[in-house]
Amino acid sequence: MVCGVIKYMDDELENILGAKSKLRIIRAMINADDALQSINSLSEMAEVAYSVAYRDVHILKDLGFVVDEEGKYRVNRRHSLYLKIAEIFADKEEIGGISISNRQRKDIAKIWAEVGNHENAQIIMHHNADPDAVGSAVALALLLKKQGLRVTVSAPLGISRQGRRVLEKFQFHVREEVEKSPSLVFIVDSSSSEQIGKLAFRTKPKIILIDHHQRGNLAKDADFTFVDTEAHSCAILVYRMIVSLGIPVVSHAAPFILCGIVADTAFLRIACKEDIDAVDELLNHVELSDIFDALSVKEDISERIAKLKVMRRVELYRVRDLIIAFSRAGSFESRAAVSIIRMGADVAVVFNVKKSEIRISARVRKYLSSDIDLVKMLKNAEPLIEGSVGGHAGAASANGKNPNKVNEVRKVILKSFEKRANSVSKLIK
Ligand SMILES: [Mn+2]
Repeated sequence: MVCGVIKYMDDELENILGAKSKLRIIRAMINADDALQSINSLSEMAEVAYSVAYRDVHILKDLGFVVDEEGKYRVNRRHSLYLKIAEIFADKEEIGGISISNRQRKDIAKIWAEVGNHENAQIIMHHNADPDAVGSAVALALLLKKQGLRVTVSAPLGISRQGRRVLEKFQFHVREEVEKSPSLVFIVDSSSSEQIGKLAFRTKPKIILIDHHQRGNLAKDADFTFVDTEAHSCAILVYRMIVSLGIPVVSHAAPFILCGIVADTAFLRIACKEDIDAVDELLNHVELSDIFDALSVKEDISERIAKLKVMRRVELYRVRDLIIAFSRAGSFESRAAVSIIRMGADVAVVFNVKKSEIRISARVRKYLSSDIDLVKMLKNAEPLIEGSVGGHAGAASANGKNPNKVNEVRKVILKSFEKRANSVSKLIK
């Protein structure tokens, strides 16, 4: 057994290195994945005294291996030694080429046990649903249908052109309306309630969240979660579920999972081994060229005009060697932010200011995304826009109710770069 080997290595390490408590704390933290833990829960998980856990966690924090957020702690997965250390301590098992941590297997088992209590399920995806949202939702629907559930898949706030094309090509019907009183609701590929809109259920359903974004309010409100912020796509999480449950992939689900993986890995450019292994397996059911074909949508004229207008309104700042661009868009703000980065900016922030609403989309150049965390940066603007932030370190967005503080938001963002670079921003004219 793999676990036995790791256990043995652990004992060896403990014997050589001494500090047993610290090794146990490290193991507990790594196996908690990125979920925040209190000192109390860590001391229980690691089976060490509270005072010892407190000391060790703080030593690890000083070393940068642990980060703290509001008095709770998680391992710093960006630490340069994280992968090496996780390799030793993570309790995981290989199934079908996919390695799934024990904690995730527990999450999946809990979700599956809950599914057994229901006869129907409602799956919901985020606004302007992209191929990953669509692919995850449909693959999940097919899995649940196979279990005998009646399933409705809904996109209450619309589907993107690419998403629609995936549905057309691989034939699945998604509704706009959401069921009034489902007993079980799955939310996929979303982290905050703004992304899915107000849901008015007649009776309170059980809510299950499957997502790969930084945890937002949906993770707090859900009854069950399967969240991995390191996963490149939500579709790979659905695939992990299927593999972990030992259910053969329905061939009809394969193209949907593939569309999610391929789209969210920028056509496999940022794919990891797990993504490639999944693609390899899923290609037993569909041609890769069909996936690429489903995902390549010609930009429509309104999008191209919107993006070009955004270019005209760009305002540039420089902090040391970083070029930070701000602009405004009436639509397509995230696509516009991507275009600004392609043009040469290091950071792009595009505001979509409406009468009583504001949306902010931010992107950072790929090689800087391990250094600059846009979610953290935009968090400072949350009180100003009276809203919330979601997304990833390298691609984040925020939605809020107050559209009147754009200048203040820009100042707050520039401040965070000034702090980091120890220099003052200059407007480039
Ligand atoms: Mn996604």
